[in-house]
Amino acid sequence: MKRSLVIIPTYNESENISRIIPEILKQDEGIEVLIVDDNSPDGTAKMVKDLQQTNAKIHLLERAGKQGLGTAYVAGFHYALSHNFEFIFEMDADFSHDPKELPRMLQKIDDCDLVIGSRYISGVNVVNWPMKRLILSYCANLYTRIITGMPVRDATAGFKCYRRQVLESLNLDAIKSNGYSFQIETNFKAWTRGFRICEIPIIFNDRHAGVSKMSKHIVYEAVFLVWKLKLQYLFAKKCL
Ligand SMILES: Nc1nc2c(ncn2[C@@H]2O[C@H](COP(=O)(O)OP(=O)(O)OP(=O)(O)O)[C@@H](O)[C@H]2O)c(=O)[nH]1
Ligand SMILES: [Mg+2]
Repeated sequence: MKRSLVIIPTYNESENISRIIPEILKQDEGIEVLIVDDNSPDGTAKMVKDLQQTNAKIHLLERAGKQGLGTAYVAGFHYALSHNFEFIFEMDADFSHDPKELPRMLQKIDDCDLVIGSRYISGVNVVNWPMKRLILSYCANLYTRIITGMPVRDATAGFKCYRRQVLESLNLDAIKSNGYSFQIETNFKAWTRGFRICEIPIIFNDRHAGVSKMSKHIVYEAVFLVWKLKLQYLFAKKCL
């Protein structure tokens, strides 16, 4: 049995959360779930607490207010490491990521250290996204690949599985980025530390319900971050 924790950051996901948790748990007996909620005004955390009454595999971290996706994941990673989970997933609450893919990702992690559920490995597997959003995501990935040289087709994907050794090696509290940038930064740092990254194709669906938190700020942050990562890396190599 693979002891795994699926981390889901949430902000106003009451329309999705109580449906997605049981879907995740039934995929594998080794899987548990951690919700990192930023005091969602719609009562997401209360719904998680109700579900916790009947199932010990549901964990909840409550934070005081909306602090962003990146720090929510970092808090979740610390939780996973201190509770001795071996495999740690990132996943969205909004059904963009199909829970049925979890067993396939768990199988793939046997061959590598970080598995990315990729939208762009065999063509473009995105359903129901506005064309503008798709082009933005595709171009963000092309840009990231060209600047960093990292051989990843979908570096901004948020459906991932890490071996705990990857997270142990990252200086988690030094990661300050959010959204797209958080994904790029964690991949880049895993890659430059020599961990094996592999991608498996997944079909990505637009969110079922609830409101998007995508913003222009998330895009600008990523534009600058790839240069920062690249330059920091080159500088560190030169200084060795
Ligand atoms: N804890 C926490 N969770 C967040 C925050 N921002 C977003 N999330 C959650 O992170 C996951 C991904 O965010 P989404 O809003 O789906 O972002 P996206 O997938 O890029 O965009 P859409 O699917 O269009 O909304 C969801 O489960 C959100 O509820 C935040 O500030 N704090
Ligand atoms: Mg989403």
